[in-house]
Amino acid sequence: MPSMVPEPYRIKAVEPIRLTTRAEREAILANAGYNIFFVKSEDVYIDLLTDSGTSAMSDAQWAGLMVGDEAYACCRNYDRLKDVISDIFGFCYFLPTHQGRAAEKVLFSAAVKAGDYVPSNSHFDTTRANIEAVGGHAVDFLISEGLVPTSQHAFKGNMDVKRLNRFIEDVGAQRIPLAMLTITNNFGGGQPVSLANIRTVKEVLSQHGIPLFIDACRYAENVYFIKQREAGYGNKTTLEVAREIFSYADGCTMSAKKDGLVNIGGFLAMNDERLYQQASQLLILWEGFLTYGGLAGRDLEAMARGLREALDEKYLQHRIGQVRYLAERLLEQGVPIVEPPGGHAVYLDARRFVPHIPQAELPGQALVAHLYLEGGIRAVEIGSVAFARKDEKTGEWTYPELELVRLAIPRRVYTQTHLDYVADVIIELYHKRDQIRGMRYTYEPPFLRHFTARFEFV
Ligand code: P71
Repeated sequence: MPSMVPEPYRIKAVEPIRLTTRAEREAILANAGYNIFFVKSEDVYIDLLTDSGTSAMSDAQWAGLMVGDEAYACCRNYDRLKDVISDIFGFCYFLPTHQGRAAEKVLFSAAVKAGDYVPSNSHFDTTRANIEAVGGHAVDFLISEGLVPTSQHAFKGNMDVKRLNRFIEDVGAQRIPLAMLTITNNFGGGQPVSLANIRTVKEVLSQHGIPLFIDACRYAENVYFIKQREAGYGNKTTLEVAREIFSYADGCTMSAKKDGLVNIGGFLAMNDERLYQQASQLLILWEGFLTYGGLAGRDLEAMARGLREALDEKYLQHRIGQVRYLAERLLEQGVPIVEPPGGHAVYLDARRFVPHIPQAELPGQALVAHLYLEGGIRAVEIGSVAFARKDEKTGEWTYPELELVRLAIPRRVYTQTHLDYVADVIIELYHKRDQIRGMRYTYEPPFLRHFTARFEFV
């Protein structure tokens, strides 16, 4: 199979983008305190900051907005969404939310109490923060291969079941109200979880009566990897694989801003009626009535249609192919990335890209700055700026194992020519990597540092 198939769509509306000059970008970035989050969208040429909420909707989704039923209660779009969710995910109950973290907040507030533990393969940061906000502890049991950028393991997002088992025996099942699996694993490179792993995790949890929830935001991409890589699934439809995944779960949280192909939206789903009732109360308090949950009727319709489109095998083949295409172009030139490439992004391995910059001098952030200066490309650091921890007493830093720069590919937005441009810029930068200098903070906020910190070159 060629590494990239043509777009399975044609373009009906266009949005102009503009490449600034090098001198303009130098001024813009300095003005932003070298924090890419403060650069105006219109000053970015290729925006790979996130694949979340940045998808291009289809003509069918845009048409769906016009049949939005904006009644406060029991709008028709709720029913359509309900049918789609029950068809794909199969859970008894669902609650719409405005995005993924709202589903997390409702779930953990209903299910987790202070001192509880929630194990996962790898919690996303909003998930972790929402667990900690109710006094719980979020713990990760990713397989060790998941932390090795060059490991070719087919399912680097898998949970280490032995460690999970030992952990349950150590702390006791009564302190673990639920466990989670993030599919695909965003932090370790967009890596998938195998069906065998999901099944085994479920078996272990069942023995202890612990429910399993899936963080499903990139589940369709995970489905595609299972079809490609796991024996026995190649001939199943994407819908069949999705149904099998969720058959092992007791519920899920969903940010539909990813594999729902919408700009805003999410949901929480579950089988347990009591949990549903508790969650319903919180939903009404924080999001809105049960049939709209912080969204307009039209948003529900766009989500219902987007969820179906994201399971289209031709779409997924192109989508995953795009990510792989960019990865292969970089690998050909020896650019160090997380291998094999994941579903939604290519992750540069900053430790090997700029080995002369110690983690204390923020190599990932330095790369992010240079990608913008060189080519107007916006990426995001997933390394020391996002995750290093400082000991409040000694002032000493602990640095994360992975120092990555994520190039997230928005869905259905950029063409192969855009990706070739991105590859060319990165390859050129790689050839002069010796000139890249480290960075230091000029302003270091107390938490969620990456959003508001400011920097300068060392
Ligand atoms: C991403 C995002 C969006 C994001 C969120 C927070 C800081 C920076 C960027 C969001 C996820 C995610 C997973 C696995 C839940 C959420 C929250 N990812 N789980 O990767 O990746 O969803 O944004 O709809 O609330 O850029 P939400």
